[in-house]
Amino acid sequence: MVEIGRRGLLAGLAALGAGACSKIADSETGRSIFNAAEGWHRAAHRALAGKQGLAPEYAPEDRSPGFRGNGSVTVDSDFYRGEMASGFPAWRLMIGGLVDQPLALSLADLRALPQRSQITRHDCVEGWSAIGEWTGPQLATLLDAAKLREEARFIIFRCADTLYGRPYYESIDMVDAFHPQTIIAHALNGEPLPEKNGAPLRARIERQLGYKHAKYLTGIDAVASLDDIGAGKGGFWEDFAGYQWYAGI
Ligand SMILES: Nc1nc2c(c(=O)[nH]1)N[C@H]1C(S)=C(S)[C@@H](COP(=O)(O)O)O[C@H]1N2
Ligand SMILES: [Mo]
Repeated sequence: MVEIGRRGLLAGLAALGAGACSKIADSETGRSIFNAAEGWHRAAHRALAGKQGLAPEYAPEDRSPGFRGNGSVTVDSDFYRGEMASGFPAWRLMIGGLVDQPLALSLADLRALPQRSQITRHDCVEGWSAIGEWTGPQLATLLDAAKLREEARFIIFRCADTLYGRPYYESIDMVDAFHPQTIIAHALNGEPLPEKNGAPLRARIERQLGYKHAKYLTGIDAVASLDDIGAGKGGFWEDFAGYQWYAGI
């Protein structure tokens, strides 16, 4: 499915449903083709649904009283301090790479899109967890608006901070990029993101460990390969300490 591209698959399914079927279903032969196609349609949907399994979501009363900050807890620049103090008026999330319509989105733009809120448990590889409610647009909405190209295979998250002198970054595949719980969060527990948790924007990749959830987001790039990004392993911790690129919980 990943090879032929999710969008190609869905476009194919739509064409099958919309055009041919209503006409050929009138004849006996037509009906059997139609039924076979319907079976294939259902099977394809089941395969996608398996990949789209949701991370557990929790009730409001389960939220942790405080959500700890880990790794970078600020960005060391005058621009960041000025933006943090004034509600991030000049912050832009740049969406580029293998897209036909690059975008530069303000916080107001992101808040105006359809929003998803989810109460999930964050698991850090260092052995702590916290439950919080995250709100923001789905990454899928942004990638559709930017007209993602068929040859894109990975999404890179660019961050404003550095850790041990290197820029923090992360990456995911298209299954996680289009997963319904993959959102670009601007709020935690109903408030704008705190500085320590990645203000003004961070990724939520709910089926993977904490280090995949890039904070202080400045850009999202669609790419065909991870080879030329950072040291080529797909993320800061993957490059720096050999952490797994797919950090499934
Ligand atoms: N930009 C950036 N994103 C980051 C990190 C970081 O140091 N810089 N640390 C990661 C790690 S290891 C974890 S556990 C979470 C911590 O998120 P929190 O600070 O909201 O608890 O952010 C992840 N995303
Ligand atoms: Mo972590």
